[in-house]
Amino acid sequence: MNKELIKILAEKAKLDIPSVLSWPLSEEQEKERRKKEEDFNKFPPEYPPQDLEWLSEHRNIKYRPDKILEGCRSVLVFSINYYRKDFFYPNKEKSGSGLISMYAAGRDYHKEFGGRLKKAALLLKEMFPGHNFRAFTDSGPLDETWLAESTGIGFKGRNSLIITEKYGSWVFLGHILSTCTPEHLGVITKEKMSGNNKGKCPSLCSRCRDACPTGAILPDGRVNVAKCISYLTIEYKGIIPAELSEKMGNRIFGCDECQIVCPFNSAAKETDTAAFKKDIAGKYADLAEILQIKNHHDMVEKYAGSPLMRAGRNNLVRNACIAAVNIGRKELLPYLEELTGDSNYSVKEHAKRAVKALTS
Ligand code: B12
Ligand code: SF4
Ligand code: SF4
Repeated sequence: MNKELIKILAEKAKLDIPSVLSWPLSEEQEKERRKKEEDFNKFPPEYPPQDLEWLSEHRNIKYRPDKILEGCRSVLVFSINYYRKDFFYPNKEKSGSGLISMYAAGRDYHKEFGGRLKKAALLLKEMFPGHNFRAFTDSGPLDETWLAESTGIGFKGRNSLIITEKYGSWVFLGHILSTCTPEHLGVITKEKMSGNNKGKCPSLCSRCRDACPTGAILPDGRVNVAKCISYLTIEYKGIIPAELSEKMGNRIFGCDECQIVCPFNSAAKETDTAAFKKDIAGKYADLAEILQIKNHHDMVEKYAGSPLMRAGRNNLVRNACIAAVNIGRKELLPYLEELTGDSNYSVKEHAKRAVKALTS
């Protein structure tokens, strides 16, 4: 490996050694890529669900790094551990609280990890002038789980997440597209590496499927996104059907159930990223406080720099209305009653539903 590059990435951008994909792909990798692309491009009528329509814009580019960066010759793929040992739920229904998923307790990874990746891209540009580099985490069209599988970072579990040998699935994924070949960068690609993680889910394991509160994980391992609490609490802006909202418990942002139960996560190691450990939203959010958030300005005051900004005020308040019902918090009725006149339709309807449920 290019020792100078590894040192610069570690010291200046705080990134681990990347796994690297060479582009164009080997024959075997190309076969796998085509299969993924075909599956993704099929798009049954119910997919993608409302508010994830942008996924269909990624048709034909999701598995094509060269369509994202002209002249792409390699992809550097990174992962970063976000596991927090303090993040178990001794009392899931802790009085007055809404649950925040682990990835969202501290600083937004798009900012923390994304910032490191952008810095690395700039450093690479200095080292390899005349070449181009583009950094992404989550924000780009490429399927990062495919990049991670292809470069040996981990395998894709039945919960549809990448499971690594060292950190289980509690990792974020990111990548840098480059016009340099791996040889020019002086890095080693998967095919030349040994000791890659060749794991897979035990054939009889169905822990994630059994634990999923809404039954979103199908027997074949696909996730029915429209039923996933992560989608419902963060992305979906509409009215959540009662049969799903009843199963959300007091989760108000994201969901970790299919990871908590996974046997590959039992030996997860604490993250060394201070920004992920320092709470902004924390693991429990006070429902009364959330129900009193009036607008975007209040959100910024309370949650600037946190992933909760993605859900925005309306989704978060709507989710708090649902949690209030699911854990029977009658003392929140005054806030809920006020919200029955809210200008946002989803908030208003869920507040009405909550008042009805808690008073009947
Ligand atoms: C969109 C998205 C979501 C969506 C959809 C997820 C999904 N499975 O497709 C929602 C909002 C639900 C989501 C949730 C989460 N996400 Co997300 N998400 C993404 C994103 C931006 C794109 C993923 C994507 O392209 N999916 C579409 C295709 C490629 O996924 P697929 O699994 O191959 O295909 C599924 C669907 O297409 C579905 N399907 C297709 N057609 C049909 C038809 C029917 C009828 C049905 C039922 C299903 C179905 O079945 C396939 C298998 O599940 C990636 C970042 C990236 N750019 O890759 C992060 C990413 C995958 N998410 C991530 C995380 C951390 C999460 C959460 C854990 C957050 C949380 N705690 O709440 C949850 C986990 C939920 C889960 N079990 O999948 C990480 C995963 C890291 C890892 N270790 O793998 C990523 C990589 C972000 C990052 N940079 O770190 N996410
Ligand atoms: S994140 Fe939650 S709702 Fe979504 S698939 Fe996993 S367990 Fe099910
Ligand atoms: S819980 Fe079992 S089936 Fe699900 S991802 Fe983990 S090992 Fe695979």
